[in-house]
Amino acid sequence: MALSMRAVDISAVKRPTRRRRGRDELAWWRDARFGLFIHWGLYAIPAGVWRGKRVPYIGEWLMFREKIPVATYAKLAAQFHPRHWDAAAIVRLAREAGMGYLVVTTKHHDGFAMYRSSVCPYNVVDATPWHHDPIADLARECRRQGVKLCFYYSQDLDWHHPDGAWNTWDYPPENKKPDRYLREKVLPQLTELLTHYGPVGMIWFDTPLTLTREQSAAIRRHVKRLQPHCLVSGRIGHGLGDYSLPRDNFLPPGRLEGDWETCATLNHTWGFKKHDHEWKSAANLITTLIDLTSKGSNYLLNIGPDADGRVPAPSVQRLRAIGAWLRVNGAAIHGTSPSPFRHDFPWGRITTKGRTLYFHFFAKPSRHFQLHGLRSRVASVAALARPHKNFSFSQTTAAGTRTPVLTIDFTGLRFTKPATVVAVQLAKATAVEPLTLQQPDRTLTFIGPMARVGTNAKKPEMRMGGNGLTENWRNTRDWLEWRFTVLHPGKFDVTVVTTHQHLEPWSGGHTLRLSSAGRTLRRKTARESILPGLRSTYFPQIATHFGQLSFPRAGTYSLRLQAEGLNLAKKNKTLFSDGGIQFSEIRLTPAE
Ligand code: JFZ
Repeated sequence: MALSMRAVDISAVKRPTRRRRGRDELAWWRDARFGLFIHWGLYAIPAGVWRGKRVPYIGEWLMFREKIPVATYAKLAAQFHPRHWDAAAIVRLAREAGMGYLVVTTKHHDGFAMYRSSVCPYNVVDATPWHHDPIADLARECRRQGVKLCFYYSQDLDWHHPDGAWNTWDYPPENKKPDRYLREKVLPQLTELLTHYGPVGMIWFDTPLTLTREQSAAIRRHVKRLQPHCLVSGRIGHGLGDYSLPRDNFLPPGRLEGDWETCATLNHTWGFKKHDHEWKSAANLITTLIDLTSKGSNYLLNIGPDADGRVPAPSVQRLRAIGAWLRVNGAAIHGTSPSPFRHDFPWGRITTKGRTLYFHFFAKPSRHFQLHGLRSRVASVAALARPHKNFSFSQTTAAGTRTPVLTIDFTGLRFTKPATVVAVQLAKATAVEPLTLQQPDRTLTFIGPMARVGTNAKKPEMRMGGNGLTENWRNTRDWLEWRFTVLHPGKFDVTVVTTHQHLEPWSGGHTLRLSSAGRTLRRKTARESILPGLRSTYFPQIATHFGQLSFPRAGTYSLRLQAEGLNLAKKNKTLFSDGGIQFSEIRLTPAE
């Protein structure tokens, strides 16, 4: 993709603006926690195949990947006549899956409007034999079934309009006038979408790659003028969104601050591809929903109907399975707040609602379960699915440290895959230890969001991204430092984990120095192994073993990580990454 390649901060964190008095516009969205994304358009016809050749990458990018001339691609419209389109069934699928909102593509990068648009004849009503407006159907059904209607709109990339971004095979870039594209197409079409379909919950903008801050601000003003309560997603760019988004399919290493949403695919494409059968398991999807909710992020899960409007059966099955789990455990997801702990746990995750902590176990907990660091007094412990089944517990303090230890006797707990929820009622407000703590399984995990960023220079250049990964770590002066508590002294194997987006190069070969407990370990980061787990699917967790550290006694220590030698290859710089060290975490596991 050799177009203007300035690294774009796609997860631009919304600059905290003072909360306007009156209603919190994000309340419905936060409570929902879980939404349906729908990518549907002309790209469902070729379905990832062009001229008999399977085209790699996400299906809705086929026109760009094959540099298909507008005149050729537009002919697909004459073939678009979906006989199995059923808006009521799709909205019911979302509602029964436990999703509170639905985001549908009204215009994607190919520039084709999937609604009745008098601004441009290149739309589903005027340009296809179907002559039908599916967005009107969805608007009616969302109102009838109580699901919030939201629209995806590609405000920057448009491969059909001469002034839209990124079609340079039909239209020379030097002739493009982005302001004309905004004036002639974007703003008028947003007017149609925000005046023809009733209340719209949110406009989900995308890939803010070329528009200026002024242009993004004008689009935001236009939306809020037409519908003041309509939210604007973070990918409007320049920090002007009402909430933030990391990269696609990204799972953060720890709790996020502020409002976030991760959008994700059920297989490896957004738009329908007939040869992509790599469907994630229902267990993977439920675990991901729990993981994101525990970190304060919404989960926007995608379906890509085929050219006939049918939702692929594997998608329906998986959404139904998630719905079944939420019918039992929904109280531990909907309307919850993130975990009081910034890090996650080897055994599962925690979500919060008032003075109730929901422990989501990914495996049957030992009868003698322990949690370190909960300062609040516990009033009761019971299974969410069987609230009358109480479990006995005790709260003590670990020897040699003032670390509180909660011990629960889970005799009789019925564990149901993929996750079983236990409600821990607190007597008072939630309070936890802020430091990184050794876990009952004796491991320690150091994540970026819990580190202090420091430097030997005046001001650090490295920063901790809102998504929990380091950004601009491209020097040897800056460092990360943690304070942590060891409860069970001993010797530990040390692993440093870095990452990258799976389709992009890994920035490795950097010599890092790790110091703690009077010992210094030095290693060049190498692709020794990829850690298993959900995160590695799209952001491989690259592990480098650094040797061993010993902690002779229980107590509080500090650990520092700093670069000593860098391997900053230009090729590692991409559209979405600055090519620097992308630190994920440090793991200490008891040495055999
Ligand atoms: C964008 C679109 O290009 C894509 O077609 C789909 O609609 C998706 C939801 O969003 O794709 C992106 C956007 C951001 C990144 C990668 C793909 N990113 O930040 O790496």
